[in-house]
Amino acid sequence: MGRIVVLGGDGFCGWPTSLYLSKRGHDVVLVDNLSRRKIDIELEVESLTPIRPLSERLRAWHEVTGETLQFQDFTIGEHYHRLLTLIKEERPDVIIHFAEQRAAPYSMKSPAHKRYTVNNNLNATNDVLCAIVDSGVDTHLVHLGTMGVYGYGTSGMRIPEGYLRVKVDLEGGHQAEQDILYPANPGSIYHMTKTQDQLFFYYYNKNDGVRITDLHQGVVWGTQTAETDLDERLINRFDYDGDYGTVLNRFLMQSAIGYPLTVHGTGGQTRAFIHIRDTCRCIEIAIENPPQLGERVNILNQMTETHRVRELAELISEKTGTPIEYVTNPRNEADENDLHVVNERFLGYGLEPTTLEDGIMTEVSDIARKYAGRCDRSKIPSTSLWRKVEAGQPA
Ligand code: NAD
Ligand code: USQ
Repeated sequence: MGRIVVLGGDGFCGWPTSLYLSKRGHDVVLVDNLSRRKIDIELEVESLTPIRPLSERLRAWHEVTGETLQFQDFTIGEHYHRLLTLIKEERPDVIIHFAEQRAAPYSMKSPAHKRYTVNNNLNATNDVLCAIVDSGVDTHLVHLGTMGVYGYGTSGMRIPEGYLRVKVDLEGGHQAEQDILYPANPGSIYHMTKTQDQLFFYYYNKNDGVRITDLHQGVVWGTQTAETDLDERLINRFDYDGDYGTVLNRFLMQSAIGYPLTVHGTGGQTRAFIHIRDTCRCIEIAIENPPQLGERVNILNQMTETHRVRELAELISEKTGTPIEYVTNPRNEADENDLHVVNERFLGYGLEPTTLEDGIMTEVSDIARKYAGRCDRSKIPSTSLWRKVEAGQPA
């Protein structure tokens, strides 16, 4: 079993992944600066589920399973020597990097939020790569990227796993073929940081031979995994507010409290989705199938199905009777798009997708109903605007 460092291990994806790996016998060290909990204080909102302080989470995990998770509290991208020392001392087989500001609306709230997101995410990724090289430790870096690096529309082709094969015309009527990174097309400052992460990976892989897997993940839905369900003190976070809540979980929560489903614009936006349990499984698969020394950055599309936002709303509305409200879209994004994605590699490795049809949506609704009393309805509307002009201010 391996030694694994999880950066961002207190977050929505990082916490269940840490428990999943610990349960399977890996030695896991969590690093987190608790910035996500501090952002809750800034936004005056709390996770719908009553997440416990991290020390209580760790104690509960030990009590319930006998396993120990170590924890270090520092900022990746700032406390470089703590990160370097950790890598040198721990000599991890794998580092999983979740430690970024991940909400597009939060990244667009103000110049301060844009600058925070860029500073935090780019410095974090660069420091992780720089420290890996500096330490001389041969570790496999697994990063959580996003489907949003590609943009969401193509001229009908399926979005490939990271690389696009292009043919270029040479002099004399010859042609050359080459794989290039799929052209970046970010739709928010947050997504832009992820497109820039890709260049860091490309460079450190080319120059220093760092072994990297970049997982281009879709919107994650669901809350609980088998591990977080073991004890209420292990419960995962559930973001429902207009900045951090993601669309499907928001709709399920809104239907649980009888709040009209907030479809942005026409709801014709198609996005890729994955359940949180499959996130854990995909990361396990990525760990078990590391790139070899000298291999290029390994990019996989981590998603299991695509849906149009209004179809999700209609599905939930039909089941629950909750009305749909078409609100003015606060974002600058295409009203309607098709999305076809290649995801054969995870399926080939044995991923068995948890789909919306598996009835598991009920589990999320049950959680939402159970903790409905904790919801602050005033925090539901998404008020972060992509462009000043939409706020009635001069452009
Ligand atoms: P999250 O905000 O819940 O978790 C991120 C964690 O990292 C938080 O606990 C935060 O405190 C910590 N963190 C942030 N910056 C840090 C820093 N500089 N140093 C130390 N700790 C830091 O987010 P999440 O939903 O768990 O997302 C994790 C990763 O997965 C992100 O990189 C995100 O881009 C990616 N992702 C998430 C989703 C989704 O739907 N949630 C979808 C696709 C990709
Ligand atoms: N939307 C609504 N109503 C809502 C909330 C969202 O119609 O109440 C729409 C948005 O306008 C957007 C779509 O739903 O068109 C998805 O929004 P989202 O907030 O669920 O997801 P997004 O902003 O794209 O970000 C989330 C995660 C991010 C991750 C990304 C994966 O927060 O970390 O990178 O999903 S992806 O979308 O594939 O790029």
